[in-house]
Amino acid sequence: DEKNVAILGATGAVGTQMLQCLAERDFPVGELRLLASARSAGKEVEWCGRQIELVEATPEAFEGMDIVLGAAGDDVAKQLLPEAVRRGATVVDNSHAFRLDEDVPLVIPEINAEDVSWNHGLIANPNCATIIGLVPTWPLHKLGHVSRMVVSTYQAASGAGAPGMAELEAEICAMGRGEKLPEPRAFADQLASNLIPQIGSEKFEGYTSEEMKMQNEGRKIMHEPGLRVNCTCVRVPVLRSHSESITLEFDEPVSLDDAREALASAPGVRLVDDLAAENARDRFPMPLYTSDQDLVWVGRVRRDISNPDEARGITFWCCGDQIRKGAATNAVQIAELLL
Ligand code: 2RA
Repeated sequence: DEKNVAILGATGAVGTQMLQCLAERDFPVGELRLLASARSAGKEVEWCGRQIELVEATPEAFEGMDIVLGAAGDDVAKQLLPEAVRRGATVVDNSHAFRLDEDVPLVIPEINAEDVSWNHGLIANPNCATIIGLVPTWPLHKLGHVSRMVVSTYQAASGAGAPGMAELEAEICAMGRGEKLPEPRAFADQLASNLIPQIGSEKFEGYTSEEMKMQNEGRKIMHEPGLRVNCTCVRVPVLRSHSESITLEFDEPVSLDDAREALASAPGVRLVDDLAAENARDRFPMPLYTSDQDLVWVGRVRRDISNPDEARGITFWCCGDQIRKGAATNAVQIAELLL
């Protein structure tokens, strides 16, 4: 039966993608209410043949809603989403605001869908880099029990929100046309021919907030309080997909064949791992090919030759669309578990 659905933050990159995912996945939407800032209120959005007027996000705006998808920042989420729960809605929130709260499940459906069952009205969507890294880690964890992870991420500009994307796209195009770019150059400039090894603020012993999410969220999602993660998060001049280099150390031996077989059959994963393939697209995952689809592509699967116990280390490379599986699609997949 149909559900009345609201999206908080409907005009942002993630909110817009949530709308598209609801349509693509034929989610049984009754009333659809799109909540945005006062500035955007009144504008109209077309969705599945319906003309929907944007409504200002207020506590009253959640009246009558069954499911609320949160696509706003932490402050707005903290301020408004409890009001939605109070009015009887079940909330799936993409912000970081509630992810580590004890009474809030943090869910990647391919890993811990069952945690949705103990929600108290609010379910949190993990950070995009966490989702993209853990979807392929999980099948390997089940083989040999991961004790530690070393992760380097190469995160798309879209993670910084729609403005970053638009600027970067415009500046890369302008540079492509050889145009002289305006000074001072914006966010896009700092990135268009550079890498920025900082996402978020310094959080713990020189690690940033973004980097600590991989360990803190990974422990909760995988139910592994002892998991140890050394993560380096880097912003790169790519539009939509995050890429990650991941080395796993296991408690038990894991063979390369078993690892590849597990990845090839893992939900949410596409194995693309053949350095000898004729087309680059078939050799390994690249953001150019993983954007605007929902699977996490995995390749460069190999033994970790730096691990003294040769059977207990695996390294791989993965790419995924951070707006889709990294945020909107994962949130809608959680909402599907509520039907
Ligand atoms: C980023 N993970 O990539 C953060 C938020 N999307 O900036």
